[in-house]
Amino acid sequence: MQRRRPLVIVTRKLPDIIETRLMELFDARLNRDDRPFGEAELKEAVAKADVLVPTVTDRLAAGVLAAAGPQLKLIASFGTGVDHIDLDAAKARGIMVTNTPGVLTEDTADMTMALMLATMRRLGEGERLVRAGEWDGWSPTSMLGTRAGGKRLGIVGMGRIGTALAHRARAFGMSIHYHNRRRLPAEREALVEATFWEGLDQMLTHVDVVSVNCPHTPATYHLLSARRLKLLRPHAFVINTARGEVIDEAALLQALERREIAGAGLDVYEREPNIDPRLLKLESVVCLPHMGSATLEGRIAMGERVLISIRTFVDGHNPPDRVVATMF
Ligand code: 8YV
Repeated sequence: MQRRRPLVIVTRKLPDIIETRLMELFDARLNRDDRPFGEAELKEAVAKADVLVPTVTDRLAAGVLAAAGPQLKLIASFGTGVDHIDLDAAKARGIMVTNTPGVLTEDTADMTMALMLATMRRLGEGERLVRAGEWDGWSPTSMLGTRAGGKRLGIVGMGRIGTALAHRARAFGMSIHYHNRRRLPAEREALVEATFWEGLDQMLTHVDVVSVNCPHTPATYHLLSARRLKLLRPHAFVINTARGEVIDEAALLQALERREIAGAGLDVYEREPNIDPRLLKLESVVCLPHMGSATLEGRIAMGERVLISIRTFVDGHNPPDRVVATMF
């Protein structure tokens, strides 16, 4: 007798090649029109699915997971960050959670470097000027930015993405400083000539650019608090391609408005997709729509990780990318 194929509910539109494979392997319910699920739809999905494939736009809070049926055994999240999922609630209900680390490291590091350069060299402002038809020609003193080479970059969170960023920034002549829960082994530090700061406060007072590259967890919520932002010097820039919640956005806005720091490059926000309109008014801020890992190659690789997680799980093995391990 043929085994029933597991019901896999996918909350957002994924690349065609991934959706096709999901349909081949499983009883997959796709979201062709890509409209994000509301809370009621999420509850309905967890009540029915054997496997849920959510993304960062799905808030899987304890209240939603409470609606899960006993058959829901795996949440195979499409993405690396898992702060949209109440992991304790998942664990308590015996639901395994997997993610897709590793495959978006280089793309996100590329985007962080691009955003840093865009912010320091005023790319957004220059482009707006040209498109508005307001550029009246070259001048020796117009659109002056800040040179990246020779500046100190302070990386908050020296994991995969932080390290990949360090290599890029070295190639641009920046010196690398970092704060991390754990110090890297000496040989990895040596590769990018990185200086470790055990105290984040101390690092902030010494660097020219701060890049947030750590995950959002209860321990990193508002890590860049109002108090810490005040430690930055007026010429400093803040770059965030990790999670909006790691920075106190209201305090950041205030620091920018008061010119206590030079600028910010933001790909992520505390209340996505809502962005404080006052941030958008500031020329010193470059705003992107959470696109750090957005390449077709990256999205397909993420989909592959999801397929691997579901397939190995269904076959009774431990998927490689377990965030919450339950059964085995
Ligand atoms: C993803 C991200 O696109 O993987 C992450 O943690 O922030 C993004 O790059 C998104 O999370 C997909 O769910």
